[in-house]
Amino acid sequence: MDKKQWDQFLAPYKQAVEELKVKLKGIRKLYEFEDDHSPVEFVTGRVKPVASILEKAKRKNIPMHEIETMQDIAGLRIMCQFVEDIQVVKKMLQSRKDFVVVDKRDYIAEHKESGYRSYHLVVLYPLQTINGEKQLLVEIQIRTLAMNFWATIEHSLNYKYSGNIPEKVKLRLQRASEAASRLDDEMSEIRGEIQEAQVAFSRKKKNDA
Ligand code: 0O2
Ligand code: 0O2
Repeated sequence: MDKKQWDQFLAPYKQAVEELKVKLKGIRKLYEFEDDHSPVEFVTGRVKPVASILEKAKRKNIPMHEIETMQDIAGLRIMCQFVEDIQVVKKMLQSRKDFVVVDKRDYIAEHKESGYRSYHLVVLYPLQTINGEKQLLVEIQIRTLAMNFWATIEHSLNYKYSGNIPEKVKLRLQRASEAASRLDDEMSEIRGEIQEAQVAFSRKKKNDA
């Protein structure tokens, strides 16, 4: 595919990411309006760069004419404060009427060898285009702030070492992942206190405004 063909192919994915960002960020606003703790802290989204699509297609033996079977060309990421929020978000996404969950990967129950933890949902999103409806696969990653901190750092190290992180650093990362998991557990223990404080703070901010 040349540049123009890639742009054409990726355009619906860009549209889907933009639409889903608005929808998922909207969840936070609705909770704020109700003066309730939002299970969504923040949302990011991206379309996979062409070079990464090609690299993954090669690694997974996906032929170009089946490239739309790749599940994370469009990717959304939902960050939560607490592990318990992930369950709430997961249930909410599963009961939505604007897409269908078609796959799940639970790297929290069982983390990856690297130490990676997150909950992944793959959804089929019906995008309305000028040529009618187009069903697109979208990956939604749900993780806590601690899981996100770890994944961001590990991702940069992977880039630095072109995927070959030295054993010593790998071991440190596995230990850091365990520490992040303990941080999540500790925060869960005082979740009630934290949420009460946050709701009171946001109510005060609203009243002062
Ligand atoms: P706000 O006002 O900060 O909530 P775009 O550039 O238009 O494609 P976007 O959403 O700006 O899209 O960028 P992206 O990369 O998808 O998402 C980044 C969003 O995550 C930004 O929000 C950041 O502020 C937010 N973000 C990053 N880290 C944190 C964090 O630790 N806590 C919180 N609460 N938000 C964070 P926006 O959209 O600019 O809106
Ligand atoms: P990006 O956009 O740079 O994040 P595979 O691609 O084979 O690893 P699979 O089975 O196709 O995985 O899908 P999976 O495991 O559900 O999702 C892959 C994505 O999960 C990766 O996307 C990362 O975002 C994240 N991820 C998985 N494992 C790790 C890990 O060990 N460390 C970090 N930091 N992130 C991980 P990409 O392709 O890296 O793209």
